[in-house]
Amino acid sequence: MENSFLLVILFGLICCVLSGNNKLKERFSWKQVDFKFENESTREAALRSGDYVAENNVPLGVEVWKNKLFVTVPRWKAGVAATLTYIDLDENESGSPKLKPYPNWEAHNLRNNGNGAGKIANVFRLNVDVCDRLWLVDQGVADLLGGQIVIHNPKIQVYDLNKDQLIKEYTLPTHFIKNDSLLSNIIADVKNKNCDEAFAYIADCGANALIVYDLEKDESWRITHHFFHFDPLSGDYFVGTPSRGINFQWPDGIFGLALSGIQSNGYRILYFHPLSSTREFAVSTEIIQNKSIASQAYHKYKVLGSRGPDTQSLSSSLDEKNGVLFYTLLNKNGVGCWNSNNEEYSVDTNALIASDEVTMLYPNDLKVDKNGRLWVLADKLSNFLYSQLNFTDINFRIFTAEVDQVVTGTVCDKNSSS
Ligand SMILES: *[C@@H]1O[C@H](CO)[C@@H](O)[C@H](O)[C@H]1NC(C)=O
Ligand SMILES: *[C@@H]1O[C@H](CO)[C@@H](O)[C@H](O)[C@H]1NC(C)=O
Ligand SMILES: *[C@@H]1O[C@H](CO)[C@@H](O)[C@H](O)[C@H]1NC(C)=O
Ligand SMILES: *[C@@H]1O[C@H](CO)[C@@H](O)[C@H](O)[C@H]1NC(C)=O
Ligand SMILES: CC(=O)N[C@H]1CO[C@H](CO)[C@@H](O)[C@@H]1O
Repeated sequence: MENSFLLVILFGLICCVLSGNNKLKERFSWKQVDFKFENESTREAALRSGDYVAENNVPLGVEVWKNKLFVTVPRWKAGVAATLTYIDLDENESGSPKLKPYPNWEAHNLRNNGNGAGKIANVFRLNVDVCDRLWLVDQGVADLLGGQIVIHNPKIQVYDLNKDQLIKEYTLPTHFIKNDSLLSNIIADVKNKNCDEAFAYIADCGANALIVYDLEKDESWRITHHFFHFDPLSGDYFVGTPSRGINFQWPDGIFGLALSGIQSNGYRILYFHPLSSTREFAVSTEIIQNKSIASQAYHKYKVLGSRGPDTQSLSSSLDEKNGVLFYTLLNKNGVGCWNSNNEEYSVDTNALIASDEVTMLYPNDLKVDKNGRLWVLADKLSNFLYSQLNFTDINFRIFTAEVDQVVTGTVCDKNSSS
């Protein structure tokens, strides 16, 4: 069964990226993901009831805190056992570890959802802040490609990672959510190491908006701007191997979010880009944290420049130590970088640091952790959405490397002469 707009075509006409990947090391890989159920009988019961349908579980988001590697599994279809999981890095050096639910199985049991308090329905991406807290945005809707089952209203959750406890749950105002809304990304911003003074920025790539949540005041606002929209010339995708690939068109807006270190004025710079775009933009958090001017101060939002053709990017993450902004490259099956200390943003000041048409197909998320390591998750999502995954083959991979080593010898190296 193929979607009518699905077009599987030969890659032959498209010039391939001649770069490989010897910088990012594969840490985990899976043909199919399994979960660490309480015991074999609960696993069997989940298989029988359809609460766990192995082939519908596709990892997507990644984040790291101490020995926990968080992995999200969005509910595209029925049978996702847990949408927020982790791998204990102390336990597994390599291989295909089973995913553990976070914070526990009960949070993912949607059968007795009650009013939804404490439950997690559908998570794409997450972020850990400097106060050992995990922030996520929950779309609240399951079975996105099928019945679109509404579980609860979209909400933000914040967990205390030292106690594995939910410490804040904030339901987003219903009028923020439009028909096309997809809350695909979130990043937390703590001011002056004061953990109460924190904000979360959420990208709604479906309805072209940035939602800001103020933890201290417990309120939120929705920002619109032309730069949150897609570029109609950049909505064509080709993801695949040299012999076979998948072509599709997406109109996704604001997607990648990354924060600079704190600047002299006490605020950070939010670097952002729409998915269907090859440009990077920036705005000071002084603007977006001020709800009375956030949508009005049009000219405070800056165009940094273009990375060049075929550089559509999903996620981004900034390494504060070196100032390097990393981002995934969907049409190039890889990862790129730019050093934010560089005033110029152009083809010449951006570098492709890794690319592999087989192992890095659909590089979906990446993070720089607090120890200066880069983590990248690739998951062949385009095959899952428009074709099918081959479960005798490896489908999901997590790569990692030291930031310092990754940028060595590229234009992103602060020591490079440019
Ligand atoms: C399996 O785990 C469930 C849930 O914790 C528990 O109710 C059940 O008794 C366990 N079964 C076995 C055989 O240990
Ligand atoms: C949004 O969805 C609702 C419910 O399906 C529908 O009635 C409405 O027409 C839609 N609005 C737009 C602008 O598409
Ligand atoms: C928001 O911006 C306006 C206009 O510049 C300014 O008067 C106001 O003090 C700002 N509010 C906050 C909370 O900074
Ligand atoms: C699935 O993957 C296996 C292992 O790489 C390969 O041998 C097989 O040809 C693939 N099947 C299809 C239908 O592509
Ligand atoms: C403790 C633990 O989960 N160990 C796993 C690490 O990965 C190997 C290879 O996939 C598994 O066999 C172990 O069970």
